[in-house]
Amino acid sequence: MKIHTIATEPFEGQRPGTSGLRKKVKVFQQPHYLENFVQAVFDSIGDFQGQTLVVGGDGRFYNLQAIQTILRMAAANGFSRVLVGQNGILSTPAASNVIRKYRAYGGLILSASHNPAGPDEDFGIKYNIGNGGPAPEGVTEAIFEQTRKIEWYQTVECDDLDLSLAGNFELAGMQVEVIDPVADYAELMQKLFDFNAIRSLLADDFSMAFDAMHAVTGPYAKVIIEDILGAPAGTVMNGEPKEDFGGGHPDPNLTYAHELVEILYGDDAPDFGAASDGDGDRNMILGNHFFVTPSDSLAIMAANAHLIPGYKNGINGVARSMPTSAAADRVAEALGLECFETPTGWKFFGNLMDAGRVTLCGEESFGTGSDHVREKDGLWAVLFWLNILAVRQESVEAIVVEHWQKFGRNYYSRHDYEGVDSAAAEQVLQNVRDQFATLPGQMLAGRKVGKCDDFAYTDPVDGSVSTNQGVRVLFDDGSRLIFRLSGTGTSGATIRIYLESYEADADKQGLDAQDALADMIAAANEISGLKQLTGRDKPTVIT
Ligand code: VG1
Ligand code: CO
Repeated sequence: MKIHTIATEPFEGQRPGTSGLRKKVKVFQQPHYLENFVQAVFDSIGDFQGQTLVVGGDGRFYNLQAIQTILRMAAANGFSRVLVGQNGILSTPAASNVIRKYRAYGGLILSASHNPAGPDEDFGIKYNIGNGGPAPEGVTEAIFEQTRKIEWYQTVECDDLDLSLAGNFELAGMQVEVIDPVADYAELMQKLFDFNAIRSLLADDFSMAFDAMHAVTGPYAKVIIEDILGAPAGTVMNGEPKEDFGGGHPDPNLTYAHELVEILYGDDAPDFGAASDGDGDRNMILGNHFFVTPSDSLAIMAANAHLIPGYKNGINGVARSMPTSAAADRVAEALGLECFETPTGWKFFGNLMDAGRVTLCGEESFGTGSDHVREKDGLWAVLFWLNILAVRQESVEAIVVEHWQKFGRNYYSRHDYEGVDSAAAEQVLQNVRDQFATLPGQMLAGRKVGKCDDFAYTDPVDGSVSTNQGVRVLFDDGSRLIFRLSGTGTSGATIRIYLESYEADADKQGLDAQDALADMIAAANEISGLKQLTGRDKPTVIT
């Protein structure tokens, strides 16, 4: 085998964001663009000679071409084996599981998650370390530094490998195992959940719908929910992964998963509905005419974990990203568990899980997961809820309302302003920062402001510090207003405003979140000058 060393020059802007490098497909298609990033990863992750790499993606446009490039570069750089999902498919949580189970050195996951796919849309790549989780900031920064000084990359010349058949193959002296993307994951789920109880639930007059949104979870959901658990054929909607996700936006929220939402809010609505995103790590949970906020979902999972076989001996602790509501904190307190508040992005949970400090983690952005892998996990969350429903034999709504009565309700909403001019978006945050000295002590939205800051986090395990993780206005009564810019978008800026207030009184817990938070929403606009700066009078997405 002859290794080719190809001369190259750095590209601007290859810094990984909240979850890897995400750009338009056209950007990735430039000669050397993907190669530069992959070589920068290989140059930054230590000694992997003779080790195993895991490769797979969400099946979006450019997935298969990118995998062929990566296989050649892995062979040239000295990996002895690559495990790759059949047809290039591995959901993000399934990839995390494969890395852990087969003790791989790490993995490359090809996805831009919920961002649209197709020749004119988005592509992405991220590196996961040997624990199965996204590379921590120290590693992603090292990769970025390497992309700025790269001069060459290594590859081999050989034919593309046919990834449509599972089995063992050889590519330029390197072993390539094309694996069933679903089997290992389905086996893990059966260890964690009471499949017999869920099977009985689904055999009763309980009904459900799962929307895979033409993205990667289709094959996983069909095998697990329909074949193994016996739900009727057709329970999984939009179950064929497509290169362009059917032209949709596979973000499981009330705006983009409207097909499912209409079913759950229609006549003859089923008892339970769920959706997942492009790469299978997000989930949305719905009951009959009822929406469960992801923040509440995390809290309810923590409060009910003892009902689930995989967690029946107790959980270690709970972690949530800073903008996620504090609902889980109240459960942790009641159970005497440690509770952590981390910056946005799953990479911040890895150390806490590895150290045995937390079992359950969640983000307000439809992400929940546990230490069974090191990524958030959409189908896992769906099975967790089905297992709770099977044990408790109550409706989704009844379970949530009972939870509020016991722990109080954290009214919560996120308003996203997508595709905003970047300078205007920065200024919106800066306007709030400029009032850090004057806001405390003032009344805003009928509440007294306690403190304002730019959120910073010191990792309790390795002491690493992450700054500028969100602009916060914290009120004395526990309410919060948070402003952040997205780190996953590919054009312009996205402003996220997170709104939260706490209501202990059960008689006042029945409001619509937008009504309950109306004065907070007005206050957010007032102190940030968002309308004037962006020219927008309403958010693109309200969750
Ligand atoms: C968003 C979410 C964040 C999530 C990230 C990756 O990031 O807010 O909670 O971890 O997406 O999720 P940002 O920087 O755009 O707010 V996924 O499903 O894209 O891997
Ligand atoms: Co995702």
